[in-house]
Amino acid sequence: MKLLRRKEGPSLDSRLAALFEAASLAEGRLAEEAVSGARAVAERAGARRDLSIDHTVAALAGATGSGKSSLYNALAGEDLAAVGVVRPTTSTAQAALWDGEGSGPLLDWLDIPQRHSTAPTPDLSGLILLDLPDHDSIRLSHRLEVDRLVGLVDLLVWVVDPQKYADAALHDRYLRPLAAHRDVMLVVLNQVDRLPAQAVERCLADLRRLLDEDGLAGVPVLAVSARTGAGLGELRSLLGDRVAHRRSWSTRLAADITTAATHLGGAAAEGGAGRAVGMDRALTGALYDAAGVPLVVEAVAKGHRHRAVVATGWPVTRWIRKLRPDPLRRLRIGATVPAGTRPSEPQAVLSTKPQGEPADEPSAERPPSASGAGIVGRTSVPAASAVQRAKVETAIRDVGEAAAAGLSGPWAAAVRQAARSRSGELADAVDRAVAMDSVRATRRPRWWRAVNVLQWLVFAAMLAGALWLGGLFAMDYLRLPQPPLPTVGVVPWPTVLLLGGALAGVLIALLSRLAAWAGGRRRARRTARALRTAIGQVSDELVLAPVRAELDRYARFTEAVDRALGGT
Ligand SMILES: Nc1nc2c(ncn2[C@@H]2O[C@H](COP(=O)(O)OP(=O)(O)OP(=O)(O)O)[C@@H](O)[C@H]2O)c(=O)[nH]1
Ligand SMILES: [Mg+2]
Repeated sequence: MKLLRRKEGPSLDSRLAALFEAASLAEGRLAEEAVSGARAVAERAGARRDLSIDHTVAALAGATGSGKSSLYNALAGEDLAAVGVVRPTTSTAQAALWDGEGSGPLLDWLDIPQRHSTAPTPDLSGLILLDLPDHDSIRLSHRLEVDRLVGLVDLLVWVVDPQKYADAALHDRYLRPLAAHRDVMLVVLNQVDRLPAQAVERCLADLRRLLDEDGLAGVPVLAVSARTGAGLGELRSLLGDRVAHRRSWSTRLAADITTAATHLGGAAAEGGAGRAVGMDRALTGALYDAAGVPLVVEAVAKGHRHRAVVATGWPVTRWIRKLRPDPLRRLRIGATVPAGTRPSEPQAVLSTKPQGEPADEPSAERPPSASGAGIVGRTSVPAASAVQRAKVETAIRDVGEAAAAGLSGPWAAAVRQAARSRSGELADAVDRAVAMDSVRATRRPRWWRAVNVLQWLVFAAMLAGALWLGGLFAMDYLRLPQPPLPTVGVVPWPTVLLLGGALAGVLIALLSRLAAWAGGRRRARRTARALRTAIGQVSDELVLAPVRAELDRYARFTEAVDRALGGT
């Protein structure tokens, strides 16, 4: 017996564990009834597995008057159950035990207080036979008792009679839904003594056909008579076989797990699982526009030119440029954050994960901002327009829809909800990303300083020339003797300095402006790329990651369902 248990144990145990896992993964995603149903099956299976596996519980079930109690008495060899003419007769289940030692807890679990020990017969040793009330009873308590025990016993013996074997109540309510349990089922056509011999064959063939239609092909069908004892030997030996193998309990539990897992799996998917591929680009694009990135990129180019002119322009005129505002600073980019340093606060916010939670789980700690998908925050980039906000919302919805495709209603809703779950944080996060990643565009190139020094040298030369000429002019005015004047060719040095300095200053300013124009465009392109990447990361973290987490949960669920169904 221990050997059998070891053989059955692991696979049944792992299937049970998988069913539990599938049920908890489906929690809140699938209909409560499917989830709690699976849990109940798993709990019931766990309970049965821990009770006597040396006993096989077989129940005689069927319509009133089919002869359950008569068969029960015939098998037990004594009149244990009342057989009546008033219908229904049996109102509570009772048990006949063949070597019932150790079966107490099992019968307690089945909640059957009425137990009889039969005279021991080796062929049925270990059998616990239950006589059930009628399943089609006018009494609700009978039906409930039958349903309860049909859900618990190891082996089901359906007793039908020639009049009522085709009853819809039996086939629709019990046999068809129990198709997965065909290996723990027998069907007995009782009262065959009331039929002529050739009618028995016809009746059996018809019953067989109905069972096949119920999905119960292969279920043994026996013709018996509780009154004459015909066919009882065959029934005994069939029961004896099942009892001797002591496998019905695990076969029944396996069938229960299969049914529950199939039900759970069916409730979850209508087709293949969804995927959130290809939707991220549209979302990033929508966020890119809503965050005002094109505006920022333009300001990066203009700001660069502006600062280049202030730093390298002709000293005589550059102050005019200083009076105009820096286009980037007007957006408060690079104004609050010193160039070259990454602001620590936004970075912390972007990467903070609540402790103990996986990185991709939505955070419960951060309250969603009230701004929705609107772009407001620490920069002064104008807030997103209604159209831009709508585009972001549509893109988020598209991500959810694409990911939810193929999933059933409730789980699809969970995926769509996951896409939206952190959208309230998008506005701030995107704005921080913009503030952070465009700061680099405000760094001053080294050549500006060199050119600036050069500009001042040239300016000094021009000034020297001017002063020199001014001195000469004053001496001439005061009629003082002129000192000798050095010349370059025919042009006197002070003139060379004044004009050359002015010309060189203007020329350097123009060349720098040209370089700054090219540099500005380059920076704008680089900033656009960096911002697209940064916004992509934000949308990945706040929209795609929660969706992935939900899809991953779904994948783990289907994998658990597969394992519960017996796959590996
Ligand atoms: N001719 C004939 N009559 C039978 C046979 N089995 C049972 N009966 C009769 O059918 C009637 C009903 O039998 P029961 O054994 O009480 O039927 P039951 O299925 O237990 O009925 P409930 O307890 O009401 O659900 C009784 O009058 C039996 O004598 C049989 O094989 N042949
Ligand atoms: Mg009865």
